[in-house]
Amino acid sequence: MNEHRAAYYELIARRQMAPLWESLHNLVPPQPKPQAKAAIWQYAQIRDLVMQAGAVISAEEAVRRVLVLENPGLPGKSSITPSLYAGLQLILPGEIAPSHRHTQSALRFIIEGRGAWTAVNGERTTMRPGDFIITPSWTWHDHGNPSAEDGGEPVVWLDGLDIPLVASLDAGFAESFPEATQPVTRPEGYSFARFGHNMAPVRERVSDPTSPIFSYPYERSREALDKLYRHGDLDAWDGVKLRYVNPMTGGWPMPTMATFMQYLPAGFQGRTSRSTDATVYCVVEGHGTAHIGDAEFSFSKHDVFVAPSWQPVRLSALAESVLFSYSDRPVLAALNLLREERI
Ligand code: 1HN
Repeated sequence: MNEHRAAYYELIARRQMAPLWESLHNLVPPQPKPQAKAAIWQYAQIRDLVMQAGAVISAEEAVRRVLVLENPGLPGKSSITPSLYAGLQLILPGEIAPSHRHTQSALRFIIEGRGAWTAVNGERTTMRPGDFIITPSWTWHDHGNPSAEDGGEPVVWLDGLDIPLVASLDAGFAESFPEATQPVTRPEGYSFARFGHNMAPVRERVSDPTSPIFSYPYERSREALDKLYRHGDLDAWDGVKLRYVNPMTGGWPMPTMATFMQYLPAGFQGRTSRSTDATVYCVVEGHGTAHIGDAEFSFSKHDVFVAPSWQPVRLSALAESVLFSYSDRPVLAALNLLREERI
């Protein structure tokens, strides 16, 4: 850079100004240039480390005992994509993760272990592998696990939150509940009885952008995918792919995160697609290969992998596979920024 310019840049910097012409091409790229990278966390390589966290700190002291899955392209940002957070949470038999609430929305996708429960708005639900559970913005939530004698096992789940999005908007609020657990005011299954059977309470009005169902059991999703596959509903890009819905609106379960489950038959070789929503995948069953941009990952049961915005994605399955995924699609769609291409 010539001296005259450099001196000028220093002068304007002192007045909190900067020359747009130096950064214009980066600010308005011809197409998305994600800083986030395609990445995979292979469960077989990290499971031990997740379990070791149980000896490093108690759930009580940690408040949430979670290993954050940090995108290698976004170091230090506690983010798996620019808008989304992912982490693996461990709760041991006899532990409680104390009640709190925050404006960030959360989802849980149960990976392994039985017995633990989570409570949302006065109702507890048992967590089972493959279940998708939501903790909507500003709802009290606590998690617990019965003692080993009462059938509690170490339970691990994937947490998905919109933390980076909320941070970028400076809209984060949080508070603790005065006690470790919130009072249970409704029996398990109450919300599902009201909204989970293609029926709804007759005088219920839609006032909330958030689903009144907070647990979506794996059994039901798996059965649906199986039936559709056997009927021949196989898409060349997605296999058999369903999205989770808010039964009151038909929209997404929460305003900031979309969630999906898809089935890929053994031998499936998907075609390539890309979209501006960045997606986090969690393998529920099976194994196969994910091509994301220039990266090629072998995925197996319980692995987590991420596809950044606009990177071409191609999925193949060596064995019958099921993938759960979540993305920031509702945000992009609401802002008219969702673009998709099937290649
Ligand atoms: C949170 O509340 C949970 O409730 C998990 O289990 C992970 C990460 C950041 C902020 C809040 C939970 C979280 C979190």
